[in-house]
Amino acid sequence: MAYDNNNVFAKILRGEIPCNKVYEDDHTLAFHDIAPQAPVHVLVIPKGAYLSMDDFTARAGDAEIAALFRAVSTVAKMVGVSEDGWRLLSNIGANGGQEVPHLHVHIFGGKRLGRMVP
Ligand code: D5M
Repeated sequence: MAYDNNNVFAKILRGEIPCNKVYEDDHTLAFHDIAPQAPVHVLVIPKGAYLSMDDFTARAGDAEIAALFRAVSTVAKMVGVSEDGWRLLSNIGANGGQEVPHLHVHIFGGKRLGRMVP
């Protein structure tokens, strides 16, 4: 599947639609999810055009990969979930339930989360 430049996160990255920004660095942007599924629900995305985690790890440089994972922990601290614990999730492709075809990592927290079962 080719990367779709008109997906909603590509539009956010180009500033064509707004987001509720939490964090930004050279490689990464984080913003609150528009339909939160936990008291804290933030999305962390690379600025580069990557479909999914598989595409990212295949094509991104080491600096971009390191930046994304460092940003995830930085954002978790910023939104106050680090101490009590939180969840990191990335849906990949159709079977993974991915709706937006630009890699994103979900951060969930702010309450005791139920156990994840498929
Ligand atoms: O999750 C895609 C997530 O993206 C889902 O939790 C809603 C969120 N979303 C969709 N549009 C927006 C905008 N405009 N701002 C913030 N969040 C948004 P997935 O893992 O692909 O199922």
